[in-house]
Amino acid sequence: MKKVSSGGGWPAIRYTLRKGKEVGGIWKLYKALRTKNACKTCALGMGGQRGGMVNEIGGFPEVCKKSLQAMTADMQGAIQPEFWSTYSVAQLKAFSPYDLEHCGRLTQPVLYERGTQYYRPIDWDEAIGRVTKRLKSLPPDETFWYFSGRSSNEAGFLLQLFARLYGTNNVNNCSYYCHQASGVGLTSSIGSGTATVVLDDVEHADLVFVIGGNPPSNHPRLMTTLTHVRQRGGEVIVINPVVETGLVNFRVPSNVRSLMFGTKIATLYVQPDIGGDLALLTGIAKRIDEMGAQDAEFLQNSCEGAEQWLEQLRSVSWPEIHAKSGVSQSDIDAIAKRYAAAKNVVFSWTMGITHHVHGVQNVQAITNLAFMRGMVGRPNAGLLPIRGHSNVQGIGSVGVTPKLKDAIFERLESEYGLRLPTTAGLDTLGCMEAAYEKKLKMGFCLGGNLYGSNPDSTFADESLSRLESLVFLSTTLNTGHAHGLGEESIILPVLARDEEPQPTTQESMFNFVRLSDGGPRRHEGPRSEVEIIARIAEEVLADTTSIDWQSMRNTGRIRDAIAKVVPGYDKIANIENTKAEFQINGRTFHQPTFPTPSGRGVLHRHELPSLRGTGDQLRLMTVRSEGQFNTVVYEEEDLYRGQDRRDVILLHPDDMSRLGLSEEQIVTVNSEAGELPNIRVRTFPNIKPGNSLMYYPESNVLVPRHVDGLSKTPAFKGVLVTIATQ
Ligand SMILES: Nc1nc2c(c(=O)[nH]1)N[C@H]1C(S)=C(S)[C@@H](COP(=O)(O)OP(=O)(O)OC[C@H]3O[C@@H](n4cnc5c(=O)[nH]c(N)nc54)[C@H](O)[C@@H]3O)O[C@H]1N2
Ligand SMILES: Nc1nc2c(c(=O)[nH]1)N[C@H]1C(S)=C(S)[C@@H](COP(=O)(O)OP(=O)(O)OC[C@H]3O[C@@H](n4cnc5c(=O)[nH]c(N)nc54)[C@H](O)[C@@H]3O)O[C@H]1N2
Ligand SMILES: [Mo]
Repeated sequence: MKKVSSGGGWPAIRYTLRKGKEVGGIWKLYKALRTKNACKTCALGMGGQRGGMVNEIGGFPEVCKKSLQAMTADMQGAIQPEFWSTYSVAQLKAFSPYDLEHCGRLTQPVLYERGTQYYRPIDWDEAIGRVTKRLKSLPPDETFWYFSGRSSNEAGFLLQLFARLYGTNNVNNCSYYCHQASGVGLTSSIGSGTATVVLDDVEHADLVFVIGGNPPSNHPRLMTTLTHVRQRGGEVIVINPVVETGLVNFRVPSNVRSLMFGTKIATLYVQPDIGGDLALLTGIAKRIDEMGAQDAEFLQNSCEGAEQWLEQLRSVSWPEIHAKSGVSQSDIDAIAKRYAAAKNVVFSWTMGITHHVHGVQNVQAITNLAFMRGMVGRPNAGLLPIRGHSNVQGIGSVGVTPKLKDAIFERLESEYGLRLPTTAGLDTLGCMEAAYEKKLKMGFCLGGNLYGSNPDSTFADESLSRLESLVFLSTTLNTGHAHGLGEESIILPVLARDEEPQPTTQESMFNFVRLSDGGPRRHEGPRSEVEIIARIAEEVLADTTSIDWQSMRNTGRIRDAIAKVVPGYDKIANIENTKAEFQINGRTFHQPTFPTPSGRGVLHRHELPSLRGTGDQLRLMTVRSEGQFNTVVYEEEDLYRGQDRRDVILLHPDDMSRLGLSEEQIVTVNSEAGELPNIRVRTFPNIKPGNSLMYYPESNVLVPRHVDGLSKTPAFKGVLVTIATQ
């Protein structure tokens, strides 16, 4: 397959027209995309009351392929009742993620019982009855509650509250496989766990770092902003072991000039080895110090630990930095020179930074570098973790973490007179491990695909299979409904955000909370997430708590509760009337005071990890293609990397010859976690030698369960593999 030479552009426009046709006309699709609902894909923050396809500074039309795919998936027809007696679970296991997504919308509750071969439709009363009966029979700490980042703040808040009042803190979300390292790292440095900037700050930066991310595929709307930065004469420095086509040149479909000629994005593209960022970031800081280009006043007045940190920078040797980053002195000097010259700098990053055993340290090192030149705590400069799911940040804000923030905990107890559990609670992988050890009996999943997103798929399958009961609230089928099923597994079909009968809210990565209107249902059958949760809670806890669960079917009442207990969320109480999106207080930093105990930023010192891999071993990153959204695969092809299939391993030509491999050779890829046979070798000059690339979720068979000790995030990008010929 021919690789395109730029991202975006005509292929994106042609795709829009094709998708329109699939759902009965481009007008129908356009209307669906324009409703006043927050966009369903990434967390950039689109839509809401501004209307769909409008971004946080009013830019229109902002649409990306993934939002089209998510919308057309929700606009699919219903899975027909005979589907369940036609395809056995064994057959569903053989379906690809693409096939499962395209089976249609889930509209009936279905039940699978071990020993039988098929799911079978059951009515809602039976489904809810089975769930509540099981819950009543179990010690609460033998259950866990997993949330994806697609659901609303209201559903997230309500379910975590129920789980805690039921009696467990085994409450967690997909963030533990995603940006948890950013939250933990940022909190340790600035006392706040999210972006310090708003979109307008990024637009006005004169240098933006894009570290370990592929926004042309995964956050296409951010590309509009990066083209603006370039058009204003600003610079973009990309740090990534892979030269991602769309980060070199991108065609913004809504800008005629950019569409015709493309916009150059990266002014400098530096390729570290996988896992080499900590050493590279330290090297840039060391060079800034050598140049005397730091903001000594800021370090002195607004930071803690500056002297010790600078001392350590000075003691690290250059050969160590080169060896542990895979980056040459001239590249480090080039980055430092540009950084020293820039006036307003934004540092952005994604999974190439967090998916490592030193993910938190990576984030701290980015923050150190920003502190060094006073780039946090003023307008047009700061820190930007580019978030994944459209409401993953909101889900975290409203309490979906094992340990509740102290303020939420205290207010829930005092406002409602509740007693909440004080146990530590388990993180996501912690739950999987406890299930494997048979310490857990039941899992309750609000969306997502826990099986598919896990490291070590063989283990994940076994671990989930050891549960007595698994309950999913889902819109469509995914691999997690076929693999790793509990003894009893129940799927409850839910409405998508834009089909909700009542308004809901979402939070963007720039800390804005916005109202989604909901809209007409597309199918009879699926129910609102909050309705299901409130009913289960009422049946399980009716007489034991002071919460009126019946009233919690009303999203307005849930918002009242959120307003009372979640810091910075008070304006949510009136959002249905005001319709005004609001920014959460205390999250954007345009002044250099931080919510740390001392009010100053904290500089952290780090040991630099060695690059992994010796001899025939290759470092492996497991990433997304342009044609998927997480475990949901919409297309086999990866347009920007020029791949027409997913069962491939991409290698630099030097590694191909070093290992004696040829193009299209079929091999088995091995790691300490498992093996993946029948993989095609493909030449990929865009990757730095010594490193390799495979697609997630299939490659999760190879990802061991090594996590960052501080954030518990698995090292999905830090895998070591060898290749065996077949
Ligand atoms: N189309 C689409 N959009 C999405 C998603 C999707 O699946 N599809 N998923 C959403 C979610 S939940 C998330 S979290 C985001 C994910 O967005 P990204 O983080 O952009 O996604 P990944 O594909 O994991 O890509 C990681 C990038 O990191 C680079 N990388 C790998 N290892 C390293 C390393 O050691 N150092 C550095 N510097 N770079 C490295 C890879 O080359 C790749 O470009 O996207 C969100 N948006
Ligand atoms: N090897 C490897 N593994 C990874 C990663 C990686 O880069 N490499 N990335 C990790 C990351 S960043 C993440 S975020 C996780 C993803 O983890 P998850 O969030 O658990 O997985 P998704 O694939 O996004 O979940 C998709 C499913 O959500 C359901 N869904 C969609 N919309 C709705 C809705 O409105 N309500 C409800 N209730 N359900 C809905 C649909 O059934 C759909 O199949 O995977 C992680 N795993
Ligand atoms: Mo994510």
